[in-house]
Amino acid sequence: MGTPNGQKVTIMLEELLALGHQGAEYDAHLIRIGEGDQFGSGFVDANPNSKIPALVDTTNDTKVFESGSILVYLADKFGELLPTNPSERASVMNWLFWLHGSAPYLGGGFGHFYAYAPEKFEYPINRFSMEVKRQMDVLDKRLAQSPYLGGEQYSIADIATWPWYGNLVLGNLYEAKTFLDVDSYVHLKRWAETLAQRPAVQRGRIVNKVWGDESEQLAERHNAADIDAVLKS
Ligand SMILES: N[C@@H](CCC(=O)N[C@@H](CS)C(=O)NCC(=O)O)C(=O)O
Repeated sequence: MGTPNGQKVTIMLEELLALGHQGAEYDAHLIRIGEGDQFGSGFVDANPNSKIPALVDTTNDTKVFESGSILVYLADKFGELLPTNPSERASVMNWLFWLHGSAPYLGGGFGHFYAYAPEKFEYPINRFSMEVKRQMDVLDKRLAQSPYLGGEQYSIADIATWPWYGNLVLGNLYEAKTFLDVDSYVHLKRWAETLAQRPAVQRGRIVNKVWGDESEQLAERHNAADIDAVLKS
């Protein structure tokens, strides 16, 4: 499903295809988490934790779950978007792990209580708003120093982070732009807008998305033409 965690993987695959890796050609099957598809035996076989995304590499029968693990697997397999130099690799890994520790406060914390909870509970909304603003400040300060999270080069750290904090500051997540004063994080906003211009981001972000604007919806992707048809319409 094309939630931020799902978008990480489809953006990564589209980046690999854009770099010329035909081996990154993929089938994106829709798992409707609202209808419980993630608990079916077929999906559980790929991810025992019953959460999207999950990847099955049919060339070697490797099953990969946890979106961060999928990004590292694909980066290693194709030798792209994750430096091999230990120092540069550590910088990318720092931000990749930062994202996977931080985003649950944005999604499961702020997003849940601000947008989805049946009642507006003031305490958790305040608590998680403060934390998300703190996190945006951390990203903003980092992106004041370098164009990308890992440093000078676009990497899987950016691919992991854009679907959450990029979508948030661009107004694609929770309609909280004004509430969180996202425009004050100018370096984060510049980064989010720059990444949004990348063709692979524009392609990957619509895959397995079945809500929102119709011009941004694609239930399943089985070849490049599936995305082309939506983006041309
Ligand atoms: N840490 C996991 C989180 C995955 C996750 O939370 N997936 C959500 C959608 S964004 C899900 O499948 N939820 C369904 C459920 O909890 O039943 C990852 O990064 O892959």
